[in-house]
Amino acid sequence: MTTGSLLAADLVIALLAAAAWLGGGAAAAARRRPFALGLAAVALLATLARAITITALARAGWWFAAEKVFIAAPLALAAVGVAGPRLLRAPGDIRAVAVPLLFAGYATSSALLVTILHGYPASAGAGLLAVAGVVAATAISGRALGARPSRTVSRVALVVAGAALVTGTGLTVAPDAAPAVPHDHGYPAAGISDEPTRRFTLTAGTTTVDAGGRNVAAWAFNAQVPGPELTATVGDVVEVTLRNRDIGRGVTLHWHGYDVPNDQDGVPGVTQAAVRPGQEFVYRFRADQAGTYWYHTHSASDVGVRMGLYGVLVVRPGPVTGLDVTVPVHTLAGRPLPAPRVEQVEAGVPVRLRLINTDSTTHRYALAGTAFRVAAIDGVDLRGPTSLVDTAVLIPAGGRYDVVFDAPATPVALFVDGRAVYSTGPLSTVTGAWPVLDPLGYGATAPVPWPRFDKTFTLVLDRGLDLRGLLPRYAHTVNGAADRDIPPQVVRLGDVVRFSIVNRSQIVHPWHLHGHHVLVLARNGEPAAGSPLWLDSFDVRPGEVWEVAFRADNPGMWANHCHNLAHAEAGMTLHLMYS
Ligand SMILES: [Cu+2]
Repeated sequence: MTTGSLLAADLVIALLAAAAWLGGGAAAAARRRPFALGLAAVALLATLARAITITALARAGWWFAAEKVFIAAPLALAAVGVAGPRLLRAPGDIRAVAVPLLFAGYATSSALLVTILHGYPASAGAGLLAVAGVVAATAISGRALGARPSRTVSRVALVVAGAALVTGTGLTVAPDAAPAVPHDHGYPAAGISDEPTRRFTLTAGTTTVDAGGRNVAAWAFNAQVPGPELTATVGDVVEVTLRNRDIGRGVTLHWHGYDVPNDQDGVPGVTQAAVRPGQEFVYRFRADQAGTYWYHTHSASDVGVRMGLYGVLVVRPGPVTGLDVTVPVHTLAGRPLPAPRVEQVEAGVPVRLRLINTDSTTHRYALAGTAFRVAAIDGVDLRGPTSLVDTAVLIPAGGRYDVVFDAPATPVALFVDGRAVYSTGPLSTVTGAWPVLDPLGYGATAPVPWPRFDKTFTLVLDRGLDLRGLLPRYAHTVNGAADRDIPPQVVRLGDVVRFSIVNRSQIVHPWHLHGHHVLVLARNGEPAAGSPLWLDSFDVRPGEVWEVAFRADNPGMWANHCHNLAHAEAGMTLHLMYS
């Protein structure tokens, strides 16, 4: 069983236990004896079963189990300890066990709420608030059901609830003083001259475009989705003038995966101010990294990219040989892009398909009709890629795979989630059952280039209630905090930085560090065993633990965030900062 399914199973069992205790209590209060006893038995079994799931999660990694061990387990023990013996005495009047059963229900529910609302890390504040809630709810239920506890029991309950509430609230809202991320400072222009310059102008505006035969409203660069394909050759200077015609939320250009100098990175409020309607901004950087990249707005990025403010950036090492095709996959207004394309290719011609996922979720790509190699991932060539056949690849949000093959005499087709997007002739194949390539075991290994690490960080991804802003929100969190409350990772120029990313939530988080490619060291404790993988976008699935490292060689303030852009905007964004 994977840690992801364990997390899900534990959640379901916890829900079942809480519901069964509460249901049993309600049935007992209503003098429905068989019903009450049946539900209590289910609750007891489910509560005991959690001993197994919590132990297994703790073994998979402390991050997955901390609050369950510290808060849920003691509350579950209290639940069983209070309700169990009273049930075993098999009372003549079933109503006499209503309050103990309800107590067990409140104990298990409040522990569940700690997991769902507070998440990681476990805190004494959350535990005390849970205890206060349990005691208060039990006292109210006792009164309502006419149970007459002794005066001492009532007083103790009152004191415990009050103390837990006050201490818990104090501990929960105490600020942990995250170092401030400077915003909106001056932005020096990059000084580059004398090189051959590739000049482009991108004008952002609202428009209507054709998406799969239907006209849909879009935000677009130069009135097309995707925007114009920007190409350069190593040695060029790329100069892009960005104009905003009428995008009220503002526009910037972020060069996804392309490690530009910090002031060209296009993150509003961090590296530049958003370009407002009527304004413009000029980006300049050297084309010194060959590979497949893309650009997109980073202002209101979730809606902006979804509506179409993106395009392809390809830097080639020299003149094109053979056929070189970009396939940016996107979902615009619910319609998949691009439209299927058929192209005649002579046998023997070398073909490179540059697969780009510009959506916020993973896509599955399958190339049928030929053997192929994955030549590069995220713009970086792989070492010793071997030939693959009838194998699918999963590309995370923001990720790119270059696949290469020599055109056979027979048709070849590329399917994305089962839909043909590119082909050299008619070919119908069912690719859904194909195995999926694991890039961590593909290609030829090489030793990790660093003998030691100067800094280590751990990012635990979760969900939690964020009460810091004006409106409470159910945020996507990193180490229990959301965006501006997440302390930045502070490094020095030249540091070799290692960080672990732990996903204890129920959804995939495609991780994306700006300005640097990270080398994958291990996943779930298993060292990477294929070609060195230098990634800028990688899926951290529920229950997974990724260990990656990079050299801090590009000074500035860099966004480090989930590239499911809705998650990024709902809290899952922090910064890498050079001291
Ligand atoms: Cu995410």
